[in-house]
Amino acid sequence: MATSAPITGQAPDPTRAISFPPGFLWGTATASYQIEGAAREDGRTASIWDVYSHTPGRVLNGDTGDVADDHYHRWREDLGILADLGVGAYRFSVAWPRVQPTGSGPANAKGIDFYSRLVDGLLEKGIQPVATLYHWDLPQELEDAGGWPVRETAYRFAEYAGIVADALGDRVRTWTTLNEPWCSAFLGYGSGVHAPGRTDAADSLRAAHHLNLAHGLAVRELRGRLPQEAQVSVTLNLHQVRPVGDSPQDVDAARRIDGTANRVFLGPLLDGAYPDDVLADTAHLTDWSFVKDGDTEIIRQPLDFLGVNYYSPTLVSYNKDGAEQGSDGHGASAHSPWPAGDGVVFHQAPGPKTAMGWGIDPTGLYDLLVRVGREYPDLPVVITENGAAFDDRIGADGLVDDPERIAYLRGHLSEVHRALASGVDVRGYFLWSLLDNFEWGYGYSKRFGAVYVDYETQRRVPKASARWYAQVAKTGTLPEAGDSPS
Ligand code: IFM
Repeated sequence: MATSAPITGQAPDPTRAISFPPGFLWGTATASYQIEGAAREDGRTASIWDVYSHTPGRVLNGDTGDVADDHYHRWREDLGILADLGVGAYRFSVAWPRVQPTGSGPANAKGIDFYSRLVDGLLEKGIQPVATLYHWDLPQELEDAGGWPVRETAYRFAEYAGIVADALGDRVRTWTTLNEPWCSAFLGYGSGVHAPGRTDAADSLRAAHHLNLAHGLAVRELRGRLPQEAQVSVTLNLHQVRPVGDSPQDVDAARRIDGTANRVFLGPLLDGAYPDDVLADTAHLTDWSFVKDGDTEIIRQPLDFLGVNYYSPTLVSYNKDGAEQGSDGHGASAHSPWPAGDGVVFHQAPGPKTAMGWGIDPTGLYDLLVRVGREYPDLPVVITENGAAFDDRIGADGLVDDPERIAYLRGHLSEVHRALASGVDVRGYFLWSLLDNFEWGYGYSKRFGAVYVDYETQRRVPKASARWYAQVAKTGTLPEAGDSPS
């Protein structure tokens, strides 16, 4: 990761041109299942998302990732788009069932070749590859053996991490073990709105621990195989949890949600222990005896930076009747993804919303960055995802005009700059996403891309926001509001 000294100074006026420090890294991000397609090609086996999306009723409109953006075949074209954007880095994920079918045994040479070609293509264009090892495509065979609630899955992951490091470690300098383990654990095994669709709160906590363990074991594998200058990280979708009122009950609701949203990961990963209040708040579900001696030492590995994904704040209050209510923005289910969420009411930020129904509040990103900077002052931060879905359409002129996305990005980047000015060591920003893609339970109905994808023809059409972001990435400066490239 390119380095940049944190800057200090006055909070910027968000309507004025804003310059980021030299060396600040600009990128875009995608994930394997969301864009690749080619689900049964070249030895790839099924992941939990293949099975889940093919299960009737799980994904909106019955959409699956079978074809997605067909990136597996169109990666050269997509690299051309990245080069036109002028970004310095591209964050992609490796599909575990493509490189190690079934989740154990030897590497699949054809799967490795795909990522090897992709990495070579990026480097030829001067774009830094940033590889994520796990963006949710667990081989189905491992799920059949128990999935993330089972300890062995963590060891399988470490072996897979070693395979990918051996294959790409000579060229990829920046690595992320897991993307958003909160989603894997609590949406996958708690509310069931993500694959594998299981709904057992105790299992979701077991999954969280084994994901943490998998991270620690994988970091050890990576460090043992990668050159010393390699950068290793994890990406968390940290929630900026805010109580809507100042009553002790609202404040306690925020503490409880913060516990299983953030600190169940931050604690073991960065502090070497699960927080006492998280253990106490979930004691009615489990005694945590799945945490074995030595686990927390394995989990707490030195990291080169922390990846943070942010979209919208999480607003909570307390409802004395005891039932959890409202939408947390993560999809509807009769089962809660919040093991300590009794009586919590979720609210969306007032004002404009994205097509996901998520309230738009860039100050949440500022507050989150300041918190991370305060609690972990020696750990640089990279924003590994930020962006928004809107109901984009191709206009009569053949262009896609998306002023809401430009405003969203501008607002959030202004807050990133403000966090830099407050002394937070933010090193880079990755726009989610390069392309419109498979948005999990929402299928293809939500468009997060800077580039529009016509799913009938696979034609890519850069949106106005892509041109805007290209200018930002090339100049390191947010143009004045209204001063956008046409
Ligand atoms: O599309 C997802 C991505 O896979 C993980 N982070 C959030 C994005 C938007 O929901």
